[in-house]
Amino acid sequence: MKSGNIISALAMMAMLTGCGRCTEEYYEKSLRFPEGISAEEKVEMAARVIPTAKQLQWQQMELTAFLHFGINTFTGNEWGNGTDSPEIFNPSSLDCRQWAKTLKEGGFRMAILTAKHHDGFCLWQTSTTDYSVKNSPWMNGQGDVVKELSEACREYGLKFGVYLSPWDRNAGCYGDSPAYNQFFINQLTELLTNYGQVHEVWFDGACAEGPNGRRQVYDWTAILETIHKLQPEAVTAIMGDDVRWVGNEGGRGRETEWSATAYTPLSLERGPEQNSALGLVEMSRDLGSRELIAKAQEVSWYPSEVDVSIRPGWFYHPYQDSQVRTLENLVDIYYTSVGRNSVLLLNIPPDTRGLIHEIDAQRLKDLRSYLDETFAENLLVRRSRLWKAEEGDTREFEVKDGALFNTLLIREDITKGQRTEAFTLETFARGHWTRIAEGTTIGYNRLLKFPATTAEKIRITIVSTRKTALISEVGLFYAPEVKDNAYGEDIPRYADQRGWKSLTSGAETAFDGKASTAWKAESLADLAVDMGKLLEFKGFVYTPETGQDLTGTIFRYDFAVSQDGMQWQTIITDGEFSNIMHNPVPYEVHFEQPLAARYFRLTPLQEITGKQVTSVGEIAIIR
Ligand code: FUL
Repeated sequence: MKSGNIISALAMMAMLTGCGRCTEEYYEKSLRFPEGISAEEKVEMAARVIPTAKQLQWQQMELTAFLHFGINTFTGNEWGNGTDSPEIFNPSSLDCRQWAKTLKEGGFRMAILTAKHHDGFCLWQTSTTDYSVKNSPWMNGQGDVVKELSEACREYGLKFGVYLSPWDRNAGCYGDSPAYNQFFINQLTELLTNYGQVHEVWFDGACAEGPNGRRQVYDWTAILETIHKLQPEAVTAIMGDDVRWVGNEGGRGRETEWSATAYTPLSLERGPEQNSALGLVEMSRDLGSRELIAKAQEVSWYPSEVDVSIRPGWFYHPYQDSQVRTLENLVDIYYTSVGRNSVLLLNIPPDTRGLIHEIDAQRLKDLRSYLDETFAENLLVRRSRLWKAEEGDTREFEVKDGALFNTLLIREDITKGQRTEAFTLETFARGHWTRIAEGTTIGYNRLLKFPATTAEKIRITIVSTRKTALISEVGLFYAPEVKDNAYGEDIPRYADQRGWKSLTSGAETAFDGKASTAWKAESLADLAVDMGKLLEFKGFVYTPETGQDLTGTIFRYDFAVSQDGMQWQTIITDGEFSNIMHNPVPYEVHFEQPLAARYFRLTPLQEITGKQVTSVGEIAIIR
């Protein structure tokens, strides 16, 4: 079967397979509903939307790695603005083989490198711009990170992918749409011709206006065609049309995660309109229910990828060495990503030496050993065989004698689509059945975790399905208690907030040590604080309110200090908490040099969605 390009994706590719007396039609990648069919017919057809061969291979990787590396590694920023000098890019002992080896040993199947992030700095020898490694001191301008990593990946048997940011804050032609599209395609062409096989091309969705407020209109059709032509095996992600962004950067797939979704890729011309007609955005909770499909014109096989960083930031910052995710947290993420019908794309940002930091490397090792230990032994007596389950069908599985278990693994044969809508798990012990867990969607892989128990047998019931459910695998495992290794001392680096007074009325909750109790204002309002005495400090940290509602979170700001509360000196003008909308973690801002003051003031200039409101979960001072 040939995978659909963006035009032929519209055409339903029918595949005929034998199923006894009948023949069944499948729709590869995309299905456009014929006019006038009923909601039930639509749902039944949606259950026959299947992945392309490369989407299937992508899904089977399960664990993939992101490597955010570039000019930001050396500035401490999360987003560069395109003006940092290439002179500062100078890793002291870059070794992509160390990255590849660490990832391979961690069980990762692919590494995706930020060949260019939003700052526009290119990690390869490009002829499209001077803003690249060519003008850095690293290897006297002769180095090429893309080359080194692609070769290291081949050596270690890893797949290789590239992140090429469409948004470019350096390119002079950004916003001059035809010119930038050509520039971007030229960059893509270099990456896809000079470095061997590329398996995933990752286009981030972040973008803003170019110089003089010009808005870039991307030619996605031409961009995706370039990839199909140069690297037909590569999947295209996020702004691409093979792999969907899960909708958060926190490592959480949905409990109900449909790969066959009513959400249409934005890179397809009809995508934005179809999605807005259904009220869908990438973050929507429901992307595939029956109700949604009944209203949709089209269903796409557009599976979810969970991208999340092992550190609070996407780029390496030394002060986050003590904030590398714990093993417990990573295991949780594994369950809510790979265990929720998604591929995990875990970011491990190389440091200023150009190495994966020892703490991160150790954490990956710990995760690997933990997962190996957990999934080493299936505690069912017999290996499961393909189970064709109608709605309401049950199947019993015998459990090994005395085995303690707390994890169910269940999979559908997605080569025939995603079908199951609800299932339950019961255990049989001491003569009766007890329901211990339940789930909604299954898809490629579903893990359910529950309190450890023993039983003679288990019973699975397919409570609801869109069509005969094809359960390809059932497994029962025991995930041991997580023992976290100590991971660096978190020395208190923030100034004591006792004795602070707010000059802004009622804003004490902004420095009560709890990000869950935010100070909120119904305008873009200053937050001014009297710290009670003169303090020397190196920077500050802004934490958005924890929780679902990010309204009021500051995106752009000024920061000023004062000795007497009257005369103010602005230290940062038009600063940016770059990626805070999608990654609402504490943002540390480090001054060029330490300063002494008694008062400070944070002035919001722009809220994340442009509203005239302010919210501060917490503000603290870095000593
Ligand atoms: C985001 C970007 O803005 C971040 O910097 C990061 O690259 C992440 C993976 O995607 O939207």
